Amino acid sequence: MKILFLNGPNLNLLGTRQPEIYGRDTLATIEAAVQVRAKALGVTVEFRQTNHEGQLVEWIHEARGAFQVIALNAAAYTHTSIALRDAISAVGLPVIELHLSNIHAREPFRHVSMIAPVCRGQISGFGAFSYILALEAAVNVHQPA
Ligand code: CA2
Repeated sequence: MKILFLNGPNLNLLGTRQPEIYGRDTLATIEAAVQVRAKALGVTVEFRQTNHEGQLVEWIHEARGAFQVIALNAAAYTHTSIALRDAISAVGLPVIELHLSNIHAREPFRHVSMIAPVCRGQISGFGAFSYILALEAAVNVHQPA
């Protein structure tokens, strides 16, 4: 089973700024922890990050036939992108929405997720551990316990 982790804009800056909100882990250390857990679960994970909305749309399209589940931290595009929502609807794969911070405990504009209605579920607020939870959810979505 293959799971695609997609990360949106500014997540390449993780660990360098705003540690009080996003923690001290970098995306590379988060990926390393996810890969360790993925190995234990016997699944394959691919991790990608981009600052471009269209690239996320392309990667979602290309996931069909290559991956079974997508775990998506769309970052700020979560709150704005109908294009991402349409791509998720179109691809027909289960998508798990994930966030480091609890978006519902932050500014009102972050309480709205354009993609939540077309995702299988949302994980939000557990810092770097949100990625491990998303991995567990992805495996369970594909092979329910
Ligand atoms: O909590 C999350 O994972 C978010 O998706 C992160 C996004 C934010 O727009 C969402 O509302 C919630 C922001 C990612 C930017 O990450 C930074 C990391 C370090 C320094 C600055 C930004």
